[in-house]
Amino acid sequence: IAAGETIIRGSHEIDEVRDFALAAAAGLASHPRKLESRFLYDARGSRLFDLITQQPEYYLTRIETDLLATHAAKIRALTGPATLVELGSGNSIKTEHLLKAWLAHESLVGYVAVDVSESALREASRGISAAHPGVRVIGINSDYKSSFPLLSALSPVLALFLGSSIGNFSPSETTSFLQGVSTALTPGDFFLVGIDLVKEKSVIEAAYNDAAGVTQEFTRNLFVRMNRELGSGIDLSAVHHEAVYNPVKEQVEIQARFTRQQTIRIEPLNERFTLSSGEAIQTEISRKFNVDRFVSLAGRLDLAVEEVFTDQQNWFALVLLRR
Ligand code: AVJ
Repeated sequence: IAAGETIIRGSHEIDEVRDFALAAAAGLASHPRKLESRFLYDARGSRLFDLITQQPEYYLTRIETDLLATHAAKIRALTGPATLVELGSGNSIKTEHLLKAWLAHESLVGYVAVDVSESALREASRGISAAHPGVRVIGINSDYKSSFPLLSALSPVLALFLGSSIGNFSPSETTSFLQGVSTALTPGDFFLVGIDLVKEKSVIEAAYNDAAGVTQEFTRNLFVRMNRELGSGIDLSAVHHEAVYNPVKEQVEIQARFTRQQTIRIEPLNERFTLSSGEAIQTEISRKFNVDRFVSLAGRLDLAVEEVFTDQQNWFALVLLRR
């Protein structure tokens, strides 16, 4: 661990495999069958997701990074000297634009990075501390919810939830997430959230079906992880990635379809599930938003819109909210 860098290990690490086993068994028993998307981000999954963000079809990261680069100074002007707290920080690359804008005003900047992936967190923390000695990085290796109680002690805060990660939540999960953030923040604190916007189906579907097949491998990796950690015994060659945009629900529905009958074992619980040929397991939803509706939802939860930054095509938005 480099100077200026601290990693705090969350309690979820204590029995990660059991947590995975219980969640997988519950999801496989449900109708339709599903697996929680948070399990996609083991070390290999995090690396594959980084690769997804570099695919030409995956416009989200490129646009959001441009928006951050363009508007970082404006964001700093609006928020003042707040501690940056990033929920689901991943590789932290986009956040560097904000850190630079912060460092233009003060020589010591606090950056709290929260991520479930220990490997991603360690790499990102090390990289940021090495590149920016003025940044004090505290990495919290846990899911974002465990960091909520810390927020009041860190105020003034600019909380960050980038990359349209919020799109993985169902509508009710979105409301409770925003409610949780709102309650955890102190009046006057800020929240910057990246949302992918509703657009043409073909553009969206291309982003989730990249020609190089990285997204397919990302989906399949969940089953690689199940085989390794849960002894599932899945035939990986029978797993096919599907991502279809549902314009009624305004969400991409990502699933793994099995081309052969499978018995999926959950060894830690001594359970097994048999799927027939052609059955699918949902691994993710990725919701697409309308700015006005998102802003009015946030407003109902005491998060007032301060500024909305969008690209020329209106494909992606960064929404700055104030508690
Ligand atoms: C990290 C949830 C924002 O939904 O676009 C990308 C995940 N899955 N390609 C997204 C993802 C397949 C991504 N989020």
